[in-house]
Amino acid sequence: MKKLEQTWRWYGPNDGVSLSDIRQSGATGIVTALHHIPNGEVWSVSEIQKRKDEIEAAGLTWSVVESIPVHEDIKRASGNYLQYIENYKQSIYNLAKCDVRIVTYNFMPVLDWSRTELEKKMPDGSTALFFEKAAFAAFDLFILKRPNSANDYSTEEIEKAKVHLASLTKDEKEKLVKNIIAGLPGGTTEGVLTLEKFQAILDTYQEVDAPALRNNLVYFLQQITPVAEEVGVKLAIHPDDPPFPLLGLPRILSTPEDVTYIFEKVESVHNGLCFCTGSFGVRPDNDLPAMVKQFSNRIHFIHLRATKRDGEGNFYEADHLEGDVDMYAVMKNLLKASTQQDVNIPMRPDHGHKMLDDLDKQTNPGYSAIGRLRGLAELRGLELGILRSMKN
Ligand code: DNO
Repeated sequence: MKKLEQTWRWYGPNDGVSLSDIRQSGATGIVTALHHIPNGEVWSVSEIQKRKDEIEAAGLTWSVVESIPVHEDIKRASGNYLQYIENYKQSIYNLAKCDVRIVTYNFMPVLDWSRTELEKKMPDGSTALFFEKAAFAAFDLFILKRPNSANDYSTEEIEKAKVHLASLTKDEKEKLVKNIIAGLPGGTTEGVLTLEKFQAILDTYQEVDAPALRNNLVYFLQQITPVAEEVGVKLAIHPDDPPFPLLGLPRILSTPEDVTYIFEKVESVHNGLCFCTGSFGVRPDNDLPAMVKQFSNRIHFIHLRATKRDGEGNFYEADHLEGDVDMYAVMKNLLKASTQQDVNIPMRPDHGHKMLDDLDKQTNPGYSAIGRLRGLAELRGLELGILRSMKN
């Protein structure tokens, strides 16, 4: 049986968790991006090689790119999108020249991932990322006051949002706004500080509904997959997080049907998936072990974490083995997928709780060291147990 390759996300030289810290986690692969290059520009061979050398000098390997961001023009098929697609192809070529061969990306308009609270206290004293529907709705309906937002909520949801809003202090309100529009690394609005600017970005999607976004993704894939195939790069699209539409923006990679659609449109195995259990796992109708089986030959990268939902549509990020995800069954099927592909598919422990010494540190939300260390250790043990038992 094949194992998974253990990797760790590193945000580059400014990350509070250093390469030498990562080395001690037991991970051998690094997942990173050239965050200093503006979205849309080509990643040059020299910049890629420089980063690669730095990683290798620490005794690690650059296993996966997460992410080459997809410019909003490409998602909308507007403006300079053809040029941005050419640039994307060139970045893929250049990565292959440096022998970096897995590229993760997402096709979520504007936000990338979203949470309403970044440090929700857990009973054990650690903190977790949290998505609360009523808080999100309160932001959308009454703080941002997005035009026609009321159409996206039931009367009951609007009532709950009102109650939630009334419960917030001024500081809590400000924090909620910051968390949603600028709090998380990755999205187009990272660093955007005013509601007006945020709404203006949302407005650029007025003409882009789900079918249009899907077409734009297929077009993008038709352009870049042949390049990836030619140079031996595997593309791995990250699912929507959370896996449902937000703020009137379409989301098109939330379910197995969504994945099948793009896989059938562009059939190459180089057009693959980043299997993120935390994102897909938020929907009770997604059967994760079955999805791993279904897409086993096209899963090129894995994010492992477990969310815990309640009946209201809220979820928090539980410890890696303790959420709604059946991690045992998922891991077992992933090991079978690796064996079938005859590679060690890279996996990283995704988002951990902020805990112990990290509680007093400034860290990237979800990406503090100790919580992820706990996750990696648990997952590694689970993997070992499964591998041993499968031999018998
Ligand atoms: C969040 C991450 C995402 C992911 C991108 C991939 O923690 O999983 O921001 O990196 O969606 O492009």
